[in-house]
Amino acid sequence: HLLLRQEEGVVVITMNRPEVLNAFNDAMLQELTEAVEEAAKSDDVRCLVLTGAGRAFGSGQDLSAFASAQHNAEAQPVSEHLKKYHRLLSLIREMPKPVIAAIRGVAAGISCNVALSCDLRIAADNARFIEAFARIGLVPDGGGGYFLPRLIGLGKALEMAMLTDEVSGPEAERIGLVNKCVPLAEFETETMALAKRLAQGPTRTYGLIKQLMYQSLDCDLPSALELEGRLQDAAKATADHREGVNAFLQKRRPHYSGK
Ligand code: LHQ
Repeated sequence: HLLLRQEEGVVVITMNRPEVLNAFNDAMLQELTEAVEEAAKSDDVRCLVLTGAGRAFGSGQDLSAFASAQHNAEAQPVSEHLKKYHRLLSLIREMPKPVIAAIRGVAAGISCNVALSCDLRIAADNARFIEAFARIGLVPDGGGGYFLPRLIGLGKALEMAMLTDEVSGPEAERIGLVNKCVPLAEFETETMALAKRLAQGPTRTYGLIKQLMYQSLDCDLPSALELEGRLQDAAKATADHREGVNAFLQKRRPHYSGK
């Protein structure tokens, strides 16, 4: 249920169930988790792009698969089912390399929140972000309650979660839900340009930047400053730091190895 391709240090993972707008069933979720885990481990991968096949990014949990599973007398609690998504979210946040969500068309429910777990988001101008959960009487899961207020502030987060109105690509850019919104015709080119630019960057430093930003959100200033010191010691020890300084002094472009 996935398409995978790799070029110039970028791995593109495409969720591929276009007939249901790439709704998650168990198989696709498991394959995606494995593909992300593989990309996290591989030294050849220096940037990961997550996107959807066809006209959508994703429509959330596959509701027909989920409804039939719930009719089973031994159906497990939703919280157990969610643990599989939580593993994916943690992998994305903790992998020491940049992850981009590239959103074309609809991103609803847990698919929207998987996109929010990524480090950067690029949207096509036909993107539609929908925190659809309350439409079916559910709370935002897949980290929605955590990611949304941190990205767009509490007021907008509550608005998206309670009213469940669609947020367009341009509006998503305006409120900081995505980093960039581009015309649909330029979406693939722009996505690959951004991904390749990151894949040529100081990968280990990007991993440290993720740690710095994500951990700083949840700690006090003294702890954040202590963390900054530790991470800067680690960044200072990278070959890419030495290369960056040398390139500056020699007035040339740096060639980062990602080490
Ligand atoms: C779908 C789906 C879908 C199956 C479109 N499933 N077929 C919940 C429970 C438990 C644990 C984990 O977490 C969750 C979290 C969640 O993600 S809850 C939220 C689940 N998602 C939704 O509630 C969204 C449901 N879909 C929609 O509201 C619409 O399809 C949207 C607004 C996404 C797109 O609308 P349209 O562009 O008008 O497309 P469409 O509705 O015509 O959909 C195309 C096809 O895809 C259609 O099938 P058909 O056979 O009629 O062509 C849909 O039934 C199917 N599809 N989403 N989640």
